[in-house]
Amino acid sequence: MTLNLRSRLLPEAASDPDTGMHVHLGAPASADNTRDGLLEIHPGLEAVAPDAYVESWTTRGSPRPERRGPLRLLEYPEILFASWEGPDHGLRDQTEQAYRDLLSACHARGFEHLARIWNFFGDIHGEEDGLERYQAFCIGRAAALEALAIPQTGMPAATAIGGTQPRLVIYLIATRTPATALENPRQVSAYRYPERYSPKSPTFARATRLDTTGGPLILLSGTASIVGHESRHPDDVAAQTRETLANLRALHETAGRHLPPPRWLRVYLRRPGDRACVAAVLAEHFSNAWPPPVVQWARGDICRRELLLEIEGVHA
Ligand code: 3EB
Repeated sequence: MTLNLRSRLLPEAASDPDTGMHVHLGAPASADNTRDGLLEIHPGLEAVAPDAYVESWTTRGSPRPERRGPLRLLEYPEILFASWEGPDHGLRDQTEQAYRDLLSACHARGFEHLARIWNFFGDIHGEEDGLERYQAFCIGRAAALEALAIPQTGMPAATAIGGTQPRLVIYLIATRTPATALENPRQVSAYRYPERYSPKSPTFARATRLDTTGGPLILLSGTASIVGHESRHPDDVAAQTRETLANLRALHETAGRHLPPPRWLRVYLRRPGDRACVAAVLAEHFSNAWPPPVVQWARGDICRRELLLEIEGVHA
């Protein structure tokens, strides 16, 4: 089936957000961010330089908004947008609860397939019950997915990033028919990572592909300088950027060279001061691309301490 779904990074000033799901990455959480026909998400990351963009997802039809405690839903004929926001202490259990709430809400409405999911929480390298908090997050997520018997081949594209606010913010895009999950030939699938990264492996696809009325969309998971399952170039942000771009190129080639190039990218930087260096590598890499992808920058902690950046985005 061909879906109606559109993804853009809109200039903040020009955005006309009266429908769909809009993500204000760097903006503070507002008291009431629910409006009819609009699901607004505030992950609460710090913007690097002015956060000039709003991430916008729109689809056709009239929306049905719903709010139940930490869960917010915006249901359209072909797409369900959903979010969950709550405290992030007891992260393992909070994550399991969030995924159970989100997945059961999706299933109950006939949206059995997740195409894309984003996860943000504080203090990603902190400790909880003798585990690094990213691992506690992975265990909680795996517990919910196992309980609901979600197969590994049906995993969404994903992002998991640490911020400075003590909140768990998850948002997702669900569909009635499955997206095509894509893996990267340069990387071991995350769900097959060796145990030393986490007692329960992360569960996500490297990308998903959706066929839409506007053409194919590739939804890129957060991608870093990992080859096989190992981090590369621990102290060299330029080399990490080049390795990450090589991963993204390999993913594009696997998906199909004829598919569209990246329309927008988001770069999460551990150290905001690396922006100029990373931007120079990106400019070089995309020097022949026209139009070049729109790029948004955010400060964020990547789940492995040695990783200095992660890049996600959408081909359209
Ligand atoms: C990696 O490739 C980097 O746990 O959902 C990227 C995207 C990463 C998603 C997740 C983790 C996740 O393993 C980390």
